[in-house]
Amino acid sequence: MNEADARWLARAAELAEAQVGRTAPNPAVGAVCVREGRHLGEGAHLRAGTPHAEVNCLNACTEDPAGATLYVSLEPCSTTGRTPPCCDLIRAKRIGRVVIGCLDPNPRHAGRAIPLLREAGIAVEVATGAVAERCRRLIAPFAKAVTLGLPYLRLKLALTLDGFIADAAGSSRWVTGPEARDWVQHLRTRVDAVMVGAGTVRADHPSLQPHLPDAPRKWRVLVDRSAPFPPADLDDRTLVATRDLGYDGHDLRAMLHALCAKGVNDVLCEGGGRLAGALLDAGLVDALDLIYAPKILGPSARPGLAIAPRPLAHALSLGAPIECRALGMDTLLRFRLT
Ligand code: AOF
Ligand code: ZN
Repeated sequence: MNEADARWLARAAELAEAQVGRTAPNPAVGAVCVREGRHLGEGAHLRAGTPHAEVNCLNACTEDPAGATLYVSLEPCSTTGRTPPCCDLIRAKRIGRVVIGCLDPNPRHAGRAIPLLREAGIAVEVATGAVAERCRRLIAPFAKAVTLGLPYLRLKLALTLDGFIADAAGSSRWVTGPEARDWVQHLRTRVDAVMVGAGTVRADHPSLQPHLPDAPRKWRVLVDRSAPFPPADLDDRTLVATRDLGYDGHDLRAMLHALCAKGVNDVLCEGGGRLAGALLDAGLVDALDLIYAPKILGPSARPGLAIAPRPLAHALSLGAPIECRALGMDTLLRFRLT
């Protein structure tokens, strides 16, 4: 794989990234078709049940793609699902070479495209290095869901500098400023479901739907333990954990398995502090986005990370942040736990 290959593959990854949050339970995938340095066409997978990235790409080609190189951010599928195998189309179109961003973790595929395409006389390469890592990151939620039956879980909290998400009376509007809240809106468009604990819903009545105009509608997951919700908080995209996910008030892992079975690969949990703590204690969190506001509330406010207390020697350690940046007056700190 040379530099030009890495660049075209990066374009395929970019096409996929634009679809993140829209393709569940499928992964976001992008593809680009190139011959002798000329871009013939490109495409992405837009929605589960519709054609895959390779199909959209090859159909968009401005000329016959025979002999061309197909760059695809994920291994082409080799079995029939809701749509026919992309490997068949790649052979039928007489593509000369396929460059794959990362192998498909779906056990039905898992590298099978490589011998299949090679047997048909097609050169196949699997990327390495930064662009390969980018392609793998892109499908991390799909990879976790398809291998473990659990959704990728991102925990996002807006905190005061002393780690509180609300004052002693429960008021949390607003801890962070408008830039941070806009950033959260964007984050919501990139996941399949937004989850909150029951206390937070009762206190805040958050809509949990992205307010962006062309964003797909998300599942809302309300994690209750017992008391029913006022119907005003419920709609056809709302799942109440005890009612719809068989949650028993204790086994969060089983609840997440049930959520994954509904086709949710990527979950954003926005609190409250006890749910956040319980998810961390259970080792169910994959990524942590903490937004710190330059405010201090003092003790007796509501902690955002209510894990079971630990001695310093056994503190929950997150490692170095993968990103640290200003959002207006606030500071975003991002951690990856898996
Ligand atoms: C690809 N290109 O764009 C996507 C792929 O039910 P289906 O037919 O849509 O197949 C879904 C599976 O295909 C999915 O689990 C994953 O393994 C693969 N997704 N593959 O070559 C694509 N979205
Ligand atoms: Zn396919």
